[in-house]
This record gives sequence, C-alpha cells and structure tokens, in this order.
Amino acid sequence: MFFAQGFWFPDGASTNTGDHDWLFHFILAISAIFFALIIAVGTAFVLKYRRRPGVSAEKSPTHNGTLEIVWSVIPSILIVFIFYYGFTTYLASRTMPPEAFEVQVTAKKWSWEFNYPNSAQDPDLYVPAGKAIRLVMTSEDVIHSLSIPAFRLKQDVVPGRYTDSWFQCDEPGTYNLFCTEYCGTLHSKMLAKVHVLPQAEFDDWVEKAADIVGNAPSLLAAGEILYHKRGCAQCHSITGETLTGPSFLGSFGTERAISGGGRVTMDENYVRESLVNPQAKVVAGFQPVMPTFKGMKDDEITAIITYLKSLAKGE
Ligand code: HEC
Ligand SMILES: [Cu+2]
Repeated sequence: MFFAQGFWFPDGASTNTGDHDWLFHFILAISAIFFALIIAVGTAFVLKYRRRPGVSAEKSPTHNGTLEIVWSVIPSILIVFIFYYGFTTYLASRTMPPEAFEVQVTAKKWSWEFNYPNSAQDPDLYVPAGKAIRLVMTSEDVIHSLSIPAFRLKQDVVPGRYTDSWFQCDEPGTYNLFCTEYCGTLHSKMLAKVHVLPQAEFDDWVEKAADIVGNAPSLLAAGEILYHKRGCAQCHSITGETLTGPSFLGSFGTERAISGGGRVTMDENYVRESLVNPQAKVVAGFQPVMPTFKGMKDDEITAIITYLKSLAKGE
C-alpha cells in the first residue's frame, strides 16, 4: 500500500511520473529498511548487553576493519546510485524540449493568468495532450509557486524575472494546479485547473479564447464571461455580498467615497481607470489590493462596462 501509485502522490499523468515516483519510492524503501534495521539491532544490543550483577564489561576493541569497510561501502554505493538517478531525472526536468509549445504564465495576488501565442488568455491552463508544454512564468507582485502535483511539477514564480518548467501529459483530463508559496490573505484560493485536451479540441479552444467578445452572442454576454474568465468574481460579487472588493450589484451610476477624501461616481471612465490603474482611486473601506488589468483590450473593457450597467438595472 505504501508503494502503491496514488498513496503519496495523486495518480501521475505526465511523462516524467515514472522516474520521479520510482526514485521517491526507492529512497523511501531504503529509509524504511535502515530505520527498521537500526531500531531492531539497537534494541537487541540494549537487551543483550544490559548491565547485570556480577558481570563486568569487557574492554571494547578499538577497531573492526571488516565492519568499517562494510558500513562505508554499502551506503556509498547506495548514495552514488541515488545521486545518479536523482541528477539525471532532475536534468531531464530542467532541459526544455526545443519543440515545446510555450504558454506564458503570470501570477498575481491571487490568481493565475495563462497567455497563449495568439493572445488568448484564461485563469485556467489549457494544453494539448501528447505535446511538450513549456511554461514561462513571472509574477506581478510577490513570490508564488506553480505546482501541478499530477505532473510532479513545481516551480517558483518570481517578480522581476522569468522562470520556466515543462511537462508532457498524454491523457486528456482535468488536473489541479496550486500556488505552493504563501503569498498573503487569499493564498489558499489561488487555485486553477489544467485542462488537457485532444489537439483538435485545444486548437478550437485557443482560437475562441483569443476573441471572447467576437465569439460571444452579445457584448453583455461577453462581459459576463469576462467577469469570470478574468477573475473579477473572486473579489467582486454580483449578489450584494462584500468580498475582498465591493459588490457590483447596483453599483454602476452610484456615488462612493474615495479613501483620502472626495467622492466619485461609477461611470465608464471610472471603471476603465479601476482596471488600468486600480490604485488611482481606492474605494473607502477597502484595501488597495486589486491587481492591474492594464493589458486588457478595449472591447473587453467595453463588454465589462456593459455587464456592470446591466447589474445596476437589476437585469
Ligand atoms: C484580488 C481582488 C480583486 C480582483 C481580482 C479584482 N478586483 Fe476590482 N477591486 C478590488 C478591491 C479591493 C477594490 C476596492 C479598492 C479599490 O478601489 O481599489 C476594487 C475596486 C474595483 C472597482 C471600483 C468599485 C467601486 O465600487 O467603486 C471596479 C469597477 C473594479 N474593481 C472592477 C474589477 C474588474 C472588472 C475586475 C476583473 C477584470 C476586478 N475588479 C478584479 C479587488 C479586486
Ligand atoms: Cu500565490
């Protein structure tokens, strides 16, 4: 059971799972065997040579050549073996296949943004099955860490520089993606899914995702999709409930106090400014934690404004 797939790790789904798990289980088995051996021999000796009345200790020998060679050579062989397989497995995970499909990853408090060569963007990772995928990652704020346990992949994502990692998954399916570096209040909600799709389905997805506004039935529908796809839903409810940010229900067209004094009405330009430069006007009573969406396309901003207007009218 301890050495079964899925006991220490979720079922593996990437091409490097085999080497990784094999080595982990090998080290675990050696540790378990030596643990048992040392405890057993230690206990036996404690009992056998315990102090008894009338028996005095013999002078102990200073040296036992055979024993010393045995306990040096066996562990050395094991360690060289572990080093060799550990290092080659690590090198394979660090050597990016030149033909890999690249996805740009931006981490920000507290969501992921995945960007594709055709300018498609999504808070979940979509990739084709059976193809090497290279993730090129950076952070907008603090250090995050991208982890996909089923792919045995984990890599720090650091502001001001790029880090990368790669995987190949041959089985279409949905896998969990976590942030595994504590990055503030909503760190535990910095979650995403990895959708591994057959190549044709992926091609279809990436084409549609590049133009959400163009592919939606209306500007309003596009606004609602973007509200979820750009992660607004995580901080802004549409029910009146206050999350990290103010609710969007009935807010368009109303006045609010700005921290530091002054008031502002939520109109088109205010929404635009909130997205492009969120810290320009911070709503009184809230933390200035909204990430910037300065890369957002104009038609997407317009769609979001349309959606906010509909929420104000209670449609
Ligand atoms: C990490 C949380 C977070 C995310 C994600 C986020 N916001 Fe915000 N947003 C806030 C907070 C907090 C405020 C209030 C403080 C401020 O004004 O900066 C705010 C304020 C706003 C305001 C002004 C609200 C008002 O009532 O005056 C608008 C408009 C807005 N956000 C739009 C968006 C849109 C659209 C998205 C998605 C594209 C988004 N936000 C994503 C946290 C977030
Ligand atoms: Cu994080």
